[in-house]
Amino acid sequence: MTFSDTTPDAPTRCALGLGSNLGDPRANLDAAVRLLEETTGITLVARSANYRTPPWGPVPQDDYVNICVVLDTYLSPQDLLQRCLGVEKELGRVRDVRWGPRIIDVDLLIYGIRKVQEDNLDVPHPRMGDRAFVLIPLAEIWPDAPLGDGRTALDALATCPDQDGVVRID
Ligand code: PH2
Ligand code: MG
Ligand code: MG
Repeated sequence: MTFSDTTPDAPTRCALGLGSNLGDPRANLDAAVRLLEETTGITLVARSANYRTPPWGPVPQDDYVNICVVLDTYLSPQDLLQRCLGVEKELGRVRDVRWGPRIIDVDLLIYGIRKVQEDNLDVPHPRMGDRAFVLIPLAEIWPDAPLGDGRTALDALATCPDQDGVVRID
């Protein structure tokens, strides 16, 4: 793949949300984290525990396992997004049903304090503040994570619905 040819002086702290509910979800998440860690320009800072989470959204499907990771990166937002999509592809993800079951999903949640609104990318992720399957693992490893609306991950947990269904499994 090609990356932008300008490298910033200092890396940017980012958060990704990962989920899986097909095959062996924990193994899929481990494999995705390994691929991210091996990526030039990415340094893994923290990985949350695994959480079993009820499926959110209109499609009936199995529970997910969700995690978040925090990383420092020299990649631009678009290059980081492309790397996330590349990891999904390497692990065999096929895109069919929107919100449907998936081997692996790697979402770019936070890119420093930058707001990015492009056709294929909206960061900070506009809906993470009310999704317990994102906020709980994120607050575990980065409670001060800036959600872009003035709140931190920990702030948002105070009013986030559906937290009871999210269970730490290791
Ligand atoms: N991802 C979805 C749809 N629903 N539900 C849970 N619990 N976890 C997810 O990661 C998830 C979901 C589409 O991205
Ligand atoms: Mg996604
Ligand atoms: Mg997602």
